[in-house]
Amino acid sequence: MNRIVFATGNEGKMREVREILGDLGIPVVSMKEAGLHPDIQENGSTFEENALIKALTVHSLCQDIVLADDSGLEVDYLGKQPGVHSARWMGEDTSYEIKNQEILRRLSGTSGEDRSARFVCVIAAVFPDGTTAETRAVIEGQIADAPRGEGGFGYDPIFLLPDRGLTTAELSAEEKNEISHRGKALRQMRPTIEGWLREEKTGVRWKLPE
Ligand code: ITT
Repeated sequence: MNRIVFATGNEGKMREVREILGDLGIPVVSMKEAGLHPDIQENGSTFEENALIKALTVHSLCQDIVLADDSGLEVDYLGKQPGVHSARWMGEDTSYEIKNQEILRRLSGTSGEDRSARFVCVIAAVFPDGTTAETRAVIEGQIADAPRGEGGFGYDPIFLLPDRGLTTAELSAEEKNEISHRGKALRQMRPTIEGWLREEKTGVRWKLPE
């Protein structure tokens, strides 16, 4: 085992993951780069279930450490929609320009706290011996009045950080990773990955108790 395979087909996520885990000391590759093209049945009803489904599916195809991210936008006024269905909401092939406009339309006439929303990210890890771990993190914000910014991906142009007066699409990649749901969940997972890598090197895991 000399790499981490990240079980995603989303290039925006992958770009952020590479930056956040770039200094771990082992390569982090996408499924595509690993030559894997699994048919993942993302049919769980929670972020936790879906993250684990993705990681376990890829784990069944390789001997590497596998990580997966299941994430989404919860808009309180919409009963936490699109939530776990964030990628599929209004159809997988519908552009985010259209999805973002639809969220703005549904929230028209609301202001301030009525526009509260959060990004949620669950990271699942499956280690070569089948051990699993999960972390979850959120970033709180509001739905902006109009799309703004060119950075990030997906719902970023309408996700406003009221304290900064900026959407997450207006942050630099570094700034977003510092505070984002994904940045926080991956940093929470980091010690578990480092622990595994250390044990791999020293073989301590296989020592019998004295
Ligand atoms: P994989 O399952 O292959 O990883 P996906 O895009 O289908 O890719 P999800 O099922 O986890 O991933 O859906 C997450 C969606 O939530 C994603 O497509 C975005 O629309 C949204 N999302 C998650 N994190 C986001 C972020 O940091 N910025 C903007 N939108 C985000």
